[in-house]
Amino acid sequence: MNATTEVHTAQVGQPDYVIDQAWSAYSDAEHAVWRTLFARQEKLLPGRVLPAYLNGLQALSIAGDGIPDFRRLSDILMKATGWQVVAVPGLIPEAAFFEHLANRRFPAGNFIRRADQLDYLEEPDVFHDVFGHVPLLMDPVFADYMQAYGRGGLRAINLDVLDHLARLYWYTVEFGLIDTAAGLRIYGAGIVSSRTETAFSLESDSPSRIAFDLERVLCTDYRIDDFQQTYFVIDSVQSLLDLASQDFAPLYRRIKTLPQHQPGKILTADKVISQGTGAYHAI
Ligand code: HBI
Ligand code: FE
Repeated sequence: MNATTEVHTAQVGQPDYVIDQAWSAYSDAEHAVWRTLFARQEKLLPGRVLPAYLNGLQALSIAGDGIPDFRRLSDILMKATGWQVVAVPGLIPEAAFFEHLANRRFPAGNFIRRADQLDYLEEPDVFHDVFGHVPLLMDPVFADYMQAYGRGGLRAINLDVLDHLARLYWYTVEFGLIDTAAGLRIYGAGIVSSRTETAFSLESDSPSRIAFDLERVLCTDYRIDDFQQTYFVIDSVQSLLDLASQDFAPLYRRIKTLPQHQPGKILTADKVISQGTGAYHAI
């Protein structure tokens, strides 16, 4: 246990999967992979990403020089929004993941993808987690949303409705779009950290873009092996936080018997922002 993990309030006896980031152990080649990925996204994101994301990136001094030290990020985050970044070896069990979020700790993979796999990712690595997720934790409203999601996750485990709740994370935190006065912008980490999906999500005529509706999202399957066929568009981060601050128990009871929707399907009740051609786009 180091200073970062000391403040944990993890359930007694439950492992938290936290490891040492071992920042000084990264090789030059590993830092070089970060530099390559960073340089690609740095060019693409202005004008496409929610401005609060770029503000966070800058305030955290997440830059193109190499893999950031989580201790430095946590110092800045803690002062701004009370969050920390802790290192984990990759995907961790859901209960441990939610427990971290509920306590304002973001678990980030400490490894980085190989140089010959820049667009290929089996588990979240340090680029996806730190470049994709961490900047928005500097935004007070988004920071609260992530915590509310973690709390909701712990409740969802007990109700055995995680399949439903996981879709909310997928269609917001990972692949969310937001409507701004300047136009549609990306904010989901899965898009922000992906060169190909950054342009695809906003500019391709293949996927549909539909106004976010909580019940609709909780009932919609997602695909993990290709670009999304549907992106859900929120009005504001505040509206998301307002929704997620409620207990979803009544909603889960209501949707239990409702039909589940395929990823690319458009429903008559949908508020369609742009309807996709559905043309197949394998990665
Ligand atoms: N573990 N490290 C890590 N990162 C995740 O994004 C993650 C996880 N475990 C579970 C999980 N996500 C999902 O099941 C939830 O988002 C629903
Ligand atoms: Fe992620």
